[in-house]
Amino acid sequence: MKNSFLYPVDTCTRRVVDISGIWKFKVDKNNEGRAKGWKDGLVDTTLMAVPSSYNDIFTDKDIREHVGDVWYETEVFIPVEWKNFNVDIRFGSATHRAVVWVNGIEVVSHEGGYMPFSGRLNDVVKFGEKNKVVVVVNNELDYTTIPCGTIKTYEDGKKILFPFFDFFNYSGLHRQVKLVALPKESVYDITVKTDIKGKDGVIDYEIITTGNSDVIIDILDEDEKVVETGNGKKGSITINDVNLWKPGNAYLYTFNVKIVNGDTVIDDYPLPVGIRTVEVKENRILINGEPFYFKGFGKHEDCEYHGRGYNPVVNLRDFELLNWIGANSVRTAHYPYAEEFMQMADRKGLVVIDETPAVGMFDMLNNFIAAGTGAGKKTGFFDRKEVHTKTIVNHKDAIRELLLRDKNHPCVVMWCLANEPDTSQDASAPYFKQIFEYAKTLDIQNRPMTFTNFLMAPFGKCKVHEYADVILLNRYYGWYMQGGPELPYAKEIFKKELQGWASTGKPIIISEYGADTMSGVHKLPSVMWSEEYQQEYLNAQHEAFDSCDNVVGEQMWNFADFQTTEGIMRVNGNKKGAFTRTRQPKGAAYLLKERWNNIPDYN
Ligand code: GCB
Repeated sequence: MKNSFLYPVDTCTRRVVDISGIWKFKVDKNNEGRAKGWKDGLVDTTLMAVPSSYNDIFTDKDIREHVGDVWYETEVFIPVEWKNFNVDIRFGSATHRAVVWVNGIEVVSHEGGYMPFSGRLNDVVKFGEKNKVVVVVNNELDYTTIPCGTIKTYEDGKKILFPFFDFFNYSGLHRQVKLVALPKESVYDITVKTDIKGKDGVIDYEIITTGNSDVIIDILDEDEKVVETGNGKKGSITINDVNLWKPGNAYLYTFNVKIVNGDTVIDDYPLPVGIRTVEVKENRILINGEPFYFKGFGKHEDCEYHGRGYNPVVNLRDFELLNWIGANSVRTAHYPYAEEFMQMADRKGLVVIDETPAVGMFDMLNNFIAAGTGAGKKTGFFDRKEVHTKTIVNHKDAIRELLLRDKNHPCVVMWCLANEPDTSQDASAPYFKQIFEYAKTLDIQNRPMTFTNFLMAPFGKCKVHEYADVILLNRYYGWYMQGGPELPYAKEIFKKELQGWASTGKPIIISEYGADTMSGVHKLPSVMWSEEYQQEYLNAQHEAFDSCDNVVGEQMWNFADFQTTEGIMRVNGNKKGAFTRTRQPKGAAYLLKERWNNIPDYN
């Protein structure tokens, strides 16, 4: 059995110790660590904060831009009383891949930079003593990895990474690292599907344990009062007079699973569960049977110093700002976010479109420097053989893991399987046919599945939209095309394209629209990059959305300014934020706040 995707929590049968903090760190400048046995212990190290991206900590540009391996080391004390438990080391994520050794012995390796993974320690650790943990993290990308990118190697061996996406390729141990002690017989997985029957809520569930002992379930309300019970590994529990999980008004029950032997509790796992339904009906998306209008943003996990490292302070600040501005939803562009983000979304009632890290499936789309210097070839992405043999395998893996990790979150109402793949190419159709067919087998909640369509595959050119339940459009009329004085025409062109998409009969969400804006730059009359232009741009877009009945949501790009690769199109990063990178409002934030306060969640 591979390691469980259940989030680690302390219960009467389980123990969790967070071993994040300051670890030893070494950049493998000459790519020698694997051959020279650094797994046994590092010498000549510096220090590194875990979790964080290592890139923005140092003053040395070579470290920020390093392509290849970096090494981490720490010591962990394993309590002697854990001898009778299964002891795991669990990483919230390592971007983009990692191998972990404990006392020189490999315990786990993982590919994919945004998912948790764990390794079993029982056979390699000394109980009641300190044990050495060494991790190598690698950040290289190519056409077969998820996300995609390419590397240019100079004659002296120096590697430069060109991501095929518009955010900095932050790397390292981005989320907490924990030791987890589990009973030998434990709850391995829980899957729930919720439904509403009149005033009652129904939870269909399936539980996998690592043994054969009996399973009982208590459903607790928010006052921790048991409101229903059940037993067996598979079944259905009805909650009378249920409190629904609603956008902006979340109610969470605890689905508490116990493995028992008579009166003895062998294991105990509490899963937060929100009762809600999601379905697509004609050109509407219904949450709890009512048509929902998405207001919010595409975000990033990004902040000063931490890079993409999980930062609980910024996470909380972001939720405060989302609430202040009247946002009811976000898309986790362009990768799965930290589990703690998802938990907060469950708790606060923030609706989430959950995205895989499949971004960059278009050669050079956002890699402006490379495009300018010809660092990459201009072959169509889906014309490459390896895309249909290797990339697709990694893509399916990324989808499988995302659904395993996030399937039970009530906040997740839709899965976004890729961002802006080049769906103008014929060869993208068979690829995505397989991807959608595969993904559809994984979600027992049968939530809508989609991808974001990009502006080079407009209505009439896109070969993939028939597989999507909802049309997600990333559109920049008035920025990348028809910008500045052409803005009034941009709006009309956009309206026309929307009419085309509306003819599919499917709901449409504008999943990106935005204009780069330097906070504090003012100009009357406006020019592009000024705060005035950003607001005129938004007004024009909103007029286009309001002209089309099928539009059921708008997620402005981006919530906040964020770091990208250097280049002539970016001024120290992407500046399309409604908020600055330090989370202060631009003028546009007030405009959005006013608009969103006047659009009901359900309409
Ligand atoms: C897009 C991408 C996003 C970019 C954005 C932009 O279409 O999905 O990653 O950051 O455009 O600002 O260019």
